[in-house]
Amino acid sequence: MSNLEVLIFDVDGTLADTERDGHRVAFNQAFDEAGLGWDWTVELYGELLQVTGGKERITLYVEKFLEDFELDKDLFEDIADFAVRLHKRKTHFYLELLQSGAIPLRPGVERLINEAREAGLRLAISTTTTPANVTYLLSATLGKESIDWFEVIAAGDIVPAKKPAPDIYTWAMEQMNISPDACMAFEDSLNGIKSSLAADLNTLITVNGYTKDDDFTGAILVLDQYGEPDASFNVLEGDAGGFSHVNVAMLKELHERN
Ligand code: XBP
Ligand code: MG
Repeated sequence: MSNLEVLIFDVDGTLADTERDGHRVAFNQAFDEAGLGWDWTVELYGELLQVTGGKERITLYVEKFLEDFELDKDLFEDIADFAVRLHKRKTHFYLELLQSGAIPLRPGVERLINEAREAGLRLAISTTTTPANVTYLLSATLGKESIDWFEVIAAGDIVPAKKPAPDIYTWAMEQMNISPDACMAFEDSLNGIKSSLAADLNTLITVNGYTKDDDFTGAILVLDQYGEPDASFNVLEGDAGGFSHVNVAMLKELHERN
């Protein structure tokens, strides 16, 4: 086993709790603007999260929940064209939400990123979300310069297959010319851990409201958050080795143990 050199972070649900109060709200704003009369409630959105990707989620909704949906062929070529254009407006509203500061980082994320940089660990991001959503989130929460802290930001349609496929992780590692045994992945969901495990990555999970009942078999540790020195995490599965918040020393010990 190589030394731990690289931390690869998922975004949605991991760096920030973006789904319920971010993406879902932006989707509904786009639906309103388009006069569709659709309303993705917190519960329904939880069901729709079974598929990764915003465009894919719109398509799933139409196919699975709207039997009588009729596409306006004068306006749209096909459902894919409809989803792309509706998703563009959703992204517009989501970026507005990020810029308003409505979406903070999860507890411990900023501290862990800064500690990892000080320790000389290399940082990367592997996410399904649209690239601009990543740079706006980082700029709004850590400052514009933080975008450069991440050697690789692998996001959205840059790879053909989205999570749970491993592509977005393998692509990031190829760009960094690093092998999985020198990396650790940070995820929050079933689709996410399926992707990171398929890329042979040790994976640390922090659950959230939508993923707390997911099956995280294969994770090296499952927590409710990264915690802070004065606010410890709760261990849901695995052995945290006596640590009370995620820090570099803990990650290195976990890496050696796995
Ligand atoms: C989670 C996703 C994303 C977001 C929406 O990404 O599935 O699709 O829900 O973002 P992650 P877009 O891998 O970071 O958990 O609408 O931009 O797709
Ligand atoms: Mg996620």
